[in-house]
Amino acid sequence: MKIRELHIYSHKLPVKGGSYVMASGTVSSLDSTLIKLVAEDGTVGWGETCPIGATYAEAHVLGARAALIEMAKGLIGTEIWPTSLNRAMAGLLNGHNYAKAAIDIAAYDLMGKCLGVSVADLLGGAMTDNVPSYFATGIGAPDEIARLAKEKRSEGYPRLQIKVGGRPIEIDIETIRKVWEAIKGTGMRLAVDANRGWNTRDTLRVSRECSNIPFVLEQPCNTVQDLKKIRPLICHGLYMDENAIDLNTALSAADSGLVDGFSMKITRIGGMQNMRIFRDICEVKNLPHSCDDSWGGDIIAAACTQMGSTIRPDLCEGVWLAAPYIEGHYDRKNGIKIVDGQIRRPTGPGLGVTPDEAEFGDPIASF
Ligand code: 0XW
Ligand code: MG
Repeated sequence: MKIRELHIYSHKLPVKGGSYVMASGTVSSLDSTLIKLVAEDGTVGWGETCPIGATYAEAHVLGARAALIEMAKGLIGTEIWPTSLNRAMAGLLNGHNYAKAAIDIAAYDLMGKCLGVSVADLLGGAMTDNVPSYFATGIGAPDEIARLAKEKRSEGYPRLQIKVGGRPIEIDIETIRKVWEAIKGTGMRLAVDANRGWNTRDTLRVSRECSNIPFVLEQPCNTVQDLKKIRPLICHGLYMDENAIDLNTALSAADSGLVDGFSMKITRIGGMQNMRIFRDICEVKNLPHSCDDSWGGDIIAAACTQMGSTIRPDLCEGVWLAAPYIEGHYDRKNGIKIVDGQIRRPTGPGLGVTPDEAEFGDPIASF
C-alpha cells in the first residue's frame, strides 16, 4: 500500500490556566503539527508532533515542519509499512526523529485502518483497555504543589511527577517533603523531574537530604556525563528523559546500567516503530518506563494510549497526556480523556480517533 498524498496542518493548543512552567522553560500556547497521509486506495491516517516550546528538547515547531517538507515529495509513492517507511525517511533526511515520528504515527493509523485492527494490535496486542496515566505538575510553591498532589491522588492517579529546578534548591527540597507528607501511605508513586535543571552538587544534596522519601529522580542534570557522575552516589532510582534522544542512546543507557528506567516520548524516539523497539529493549532489561509525548492533542494522545496499552503492566509507569492542560478535542466523540487517573483505550481501527478536519483549517503544505 503506497502513500498517495501528504498534507501538513498547524493547530494552536493554548495552555489551560495560562502557562506551564518547567526548569527548561515556560510555555503558554503550543503550535501542533498534524499530518494526513492518504493511501492509494483513499484510506487516511493521521499523525502529530508538538514540541513543548523550543528549549525542552532539541526540537521546535518550525524545525518539525521544515523536516517534514524536506521529506514530503520523496515519500509520495513510498510503502506505508513501517520498516520500509522508516528506511525511506532515513534515506531522505538524517536525524529529526520528532518530525519523522508524525509520519510514522500516521502510517500506523493508516495500516490499522487498512487491516481493520487497532494500532495496539499492530504493536503486539493490548494488555489492558484501561491504561494508567500520571499527573505532572508544573513548578510551583511547595504548599500549592502539595495541595495538588493530594487532589490528584483523590482523583485516582496512581502516580505523580513533580517539577523542580531553576530556583533555590531549598525550595525544591521543601516541595518534595511537603508532597510526600500529602501522599505517603496512599500508594501513589512519585517522580521528581528537574528537566535538566540541577547541577550534580544539588542533585547529590537532594538525594542525601531526602533519603527517606521513595521517589525516582528524573533527568536531574543536563548531560549523560552528569548522570554517570551522580549515579554511584545517589540513593534514589535514576530515570532518563531528555538525554534519551534516540534508540542508540537509550540502548546504551539500559545496557550499561546507567539508569533504572525512562520517561520516554514517542516523537523523540522517532515514532511507533522505534518506540516499540524501545519497549522491547526495556522488557528484556526489566526497566520501567512511561509512554508520553511532550505535548499534543487527540492524535498524539491516542498514539501514546495505544502504545501504553501494550507495555508489560509491571513495567508501565503510565501514559502522560497533555489533556488536563488543553481545552476541547479533535474528535468530539472518541477524544482521549483521563478518567479517575486512567485512560480508556479507543478500540476502533487504527488509532481509534477521527479528527474533525475542519478544526485545522487549510493545510499549510500539501504534496
Ligand atoms: C511532564 N512531561 C511528560 C510533559 C512535558 O512535556 C515535560 C514532560 C517531562 O516528563 O519532562
Ligand atoms: Mg521528564
